[in-house]
Amino acid sequence: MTGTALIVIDVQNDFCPGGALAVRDGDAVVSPINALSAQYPLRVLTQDWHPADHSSFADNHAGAAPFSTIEADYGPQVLWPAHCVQGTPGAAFHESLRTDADLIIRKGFRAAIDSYSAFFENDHETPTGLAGYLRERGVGALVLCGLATDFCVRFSAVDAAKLGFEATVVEDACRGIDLDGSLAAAWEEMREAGVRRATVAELL
Ligand code: VGL
Ligand code: ZN
Repeated sequence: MTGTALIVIDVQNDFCPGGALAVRDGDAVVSPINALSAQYPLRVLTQDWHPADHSSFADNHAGAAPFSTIEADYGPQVLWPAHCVQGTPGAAFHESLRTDADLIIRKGFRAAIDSYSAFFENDHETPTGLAGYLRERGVGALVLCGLATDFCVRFSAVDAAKLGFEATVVEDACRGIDLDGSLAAAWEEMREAGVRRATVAELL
């Protein structure tokens, strides 16, 4: 499968049961992702990697409730419980995740801006460099999985399609947060962007 890369989004302790921003059944993605991992010669992991004073944390906005939305200078921003703080156990990959990747890309490390997508920060214009890396490695197609379906997987998949990659999201190797209908909206937006949807069984 030369030319295809597996992109594993944010399979970190804080997004798994018991974590600070736990996604229901988040750890259920680990086994299917490990199984998929063997199929792809090029693997990229992303890691949400925030400083403690990150502007996406509700605690850093006086009186703000977690899961409320504010208008940041770059657009709407959900305020989250503090999560994936650099160097903490919550920011570490799930202990059973295969981490023998070609590239681990960290995102969300600037206090003033969040980064859901593996390709751009939430201003939708500051690149992470991943597109250039993949193109230089001869990759034209991406298979995306991980956490959370409706935030970081969604933004990454939509950006991938916009950037001209053939993007496929593996529905049963993802789990969503589902905030006010965000999961259904995510699948709809991905479909409109031309993102394909597959199951693990179809890809193994
Ligand atoms: C994510 C919310 C905040 C994700 C990251 O990985 O989907 N969601 N930070
Ligand atoms: Zn985050």
